[in-house]
Amino acid sequence: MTRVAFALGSNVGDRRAHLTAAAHALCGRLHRAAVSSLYETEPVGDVPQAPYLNAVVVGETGAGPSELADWIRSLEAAAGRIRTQRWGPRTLDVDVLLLGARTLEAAGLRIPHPRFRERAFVLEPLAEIAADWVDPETDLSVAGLLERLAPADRTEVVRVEAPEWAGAVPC
Ligand code: PH2
Ligand code: MG
Ligand code: MG
Repeated sequence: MTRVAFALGSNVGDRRAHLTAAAHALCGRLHRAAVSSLYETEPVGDVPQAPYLNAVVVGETGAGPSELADWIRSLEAAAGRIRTQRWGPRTLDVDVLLLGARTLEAAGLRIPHPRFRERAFVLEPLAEIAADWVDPETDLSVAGLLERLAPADRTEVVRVEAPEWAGAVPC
């Protein structure tokens, strides 16, 4: 069993419903799963778009990269995601952030996620449920990565609902 962290994001349609469905499905597949609070976040990147809801799910799994990539594809397809523009608006984005202490590139995934260290919308929810996890590329903990972010980058993330947001999620 290896610990895995997924980032969830949505800024199109019923954002909360998209995240709830994805968290529910992931929690059903993982052992000892936990879900973060839900965060309202300003869009990051050059594409002007609506604010996101973001959250993180952590758990343990025996699945490898290609199986994780399959989970992601099916969850995003179930949310009706259409790939138009890179970093553009989306009904649901699911990314693997960390897989134990592994570093790999396989099945279209790069793990650790190449940009997670700069993203408050990922680090804030991840720190809530897995602050001690050490990033194998920098040897910094998630809490340490979050502390290193500029204050201006941290304020764009606002917790909007406690962990119970998912209601029926069996995490
Ligand atoms: N995802 C992106 C680009 N920008 N901004 C926020 N706030 N949240 C996201 O999930 C997000 C983003 C591409 O994956
Ligand atoms: Mg993404
Ligand atoms: Mg993605």
